[in-house]
Amino acid sequence: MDKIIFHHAPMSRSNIVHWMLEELGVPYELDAMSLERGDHKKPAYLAINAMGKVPAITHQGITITEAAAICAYLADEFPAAKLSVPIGDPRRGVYLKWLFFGPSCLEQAIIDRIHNRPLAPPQASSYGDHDTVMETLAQAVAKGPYLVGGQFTAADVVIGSGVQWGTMMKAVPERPEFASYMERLRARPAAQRSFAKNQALYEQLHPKAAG
Ligand SMILES: N[C@@H](CCC(=O)N[C@@H](CS)C(=O)NCC(=O)O)C(=O)O
Repeated sequence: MDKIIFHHAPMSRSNIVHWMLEELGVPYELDAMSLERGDHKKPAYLAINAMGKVPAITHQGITITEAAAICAYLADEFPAAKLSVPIGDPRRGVYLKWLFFGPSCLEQAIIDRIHNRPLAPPQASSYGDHDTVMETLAQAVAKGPYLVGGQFTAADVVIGSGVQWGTMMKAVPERPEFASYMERLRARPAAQRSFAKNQALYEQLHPKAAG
């Protein structure tokens, strides 16, 4: 199997891919970077991702960026973990919908709220309005236990990471639907491993900040 190289800065969006890799349990080589140190803007990394952003993975000679795309790719590439819904399964459309809803609706609604960004008119905005995004998502996770019914998928890694971050930033409302969804996700051993490893890696990269 061709080795995955994971270009990762802990405590950033690349935690999403870190969790995904822990769920898969596949080996990977870590290219640990510090955003604070500006590693992601150095020529060596710009040659990998001209956007100068994390996460990225390199696999089979190809570099893939965009957290949700990486999760979708990995889920398809390692089907034994059953984190994807395969082509031909009627639930695949639902799975893809939530994978794309993460960056295009949930994340945008959270960022607009955190930064108090002037809102685009609802018909031009990628998500419409904040309350509708939260209500739509709350209804979906309430049906649960996961976004594609009984199967935990890469879509839960993407959306769960967004809900976790948005809640921390007070840009996702405290609702019982989200609380019990997050409780289910946090109970997963891979999520717990990922959290602990990222804390440790962050402290290793930033000894002063940790002290
Ligand atoms: N659309 C990208 C966003 C990636 C992104 O913005 N990553 C942030 C970390 S949370 C980053 O690299 N920021 C550093 C910078 O832009 O200077 C994705 O979903 O992967």
